[in-house]
Amino acid sequence: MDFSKQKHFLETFGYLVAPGLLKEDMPWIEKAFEAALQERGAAHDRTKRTGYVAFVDQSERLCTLLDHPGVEALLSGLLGENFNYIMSDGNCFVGDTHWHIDGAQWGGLSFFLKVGVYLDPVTRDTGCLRTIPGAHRVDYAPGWNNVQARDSLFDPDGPNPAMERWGIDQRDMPSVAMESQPGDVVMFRLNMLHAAFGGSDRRRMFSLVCCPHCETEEEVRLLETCITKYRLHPSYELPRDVMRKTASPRRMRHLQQVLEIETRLLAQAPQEARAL
Ligand SMILES: O=C(O)CCC(=O)C(=O)O
Repeated sequence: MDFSKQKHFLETFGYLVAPGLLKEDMPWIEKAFEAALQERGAAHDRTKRTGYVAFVDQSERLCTLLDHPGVEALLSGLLGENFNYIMSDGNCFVGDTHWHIDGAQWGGLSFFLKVGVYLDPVTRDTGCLRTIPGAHRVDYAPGWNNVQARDSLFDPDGPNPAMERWGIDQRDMPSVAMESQPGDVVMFRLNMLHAAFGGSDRRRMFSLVCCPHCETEEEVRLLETCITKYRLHPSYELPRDVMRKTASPRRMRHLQQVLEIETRLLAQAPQEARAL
């Protein structure tokens, strides 16, 4: 299938929804999701987010999402045939998630794609992801600093900055609602401002972070930063091997570069790498 239009849309606006891509698979995905939560000993008390990194990586069944023909074809179309899988998380969210950027402190985030699946129907006012189209194009609009915009939108201890600045509530920020049904896949560049409002107290979602195969020195540096911040964090250590140990040669194509870089970083400076 030709994904060039979707790729263009993603490049232009920074997000994309693939409706129904995993619809047939939701029964086993839901089972595997709940099993993985249990394995982690999750005791979600519905007052605050429960979240785990390396979530997909710990479950042999969930790891097969990378082998899913529809997922692989879509990600190959968007990121290139040898795209990299980097990391995953699994969550039960509670209520609102304020505007933020994932990993805002490091640059080049438009290189990375978050691929998310909500296990429950979510709409504009019941906790679907919202995002501001084009907010990833820091290169395009001089003066547009999406990290600054994030900071202007969320100050956990202060008054509501959106109200102070524009006289509106956070949930009234101009944005697109990426409404989704179970089986839809929602994607956005990591440096997109995103938020969710009005969600339930057990809003289940997991995500994979991927990027193109790195060719230039700059791309390799970006991937090194991402690996150092996430994969080399001690919380990622335990379960990540399931992904590699159960990988077919085809899946390995999406793991190889990340594993090579990770091995090199650990060999170079294991303590420093893990301390980050
Ligand atoms: O669903 C939510 O509440 C927010 C999800 C989110 O911020 C994320 O996955 O990065």
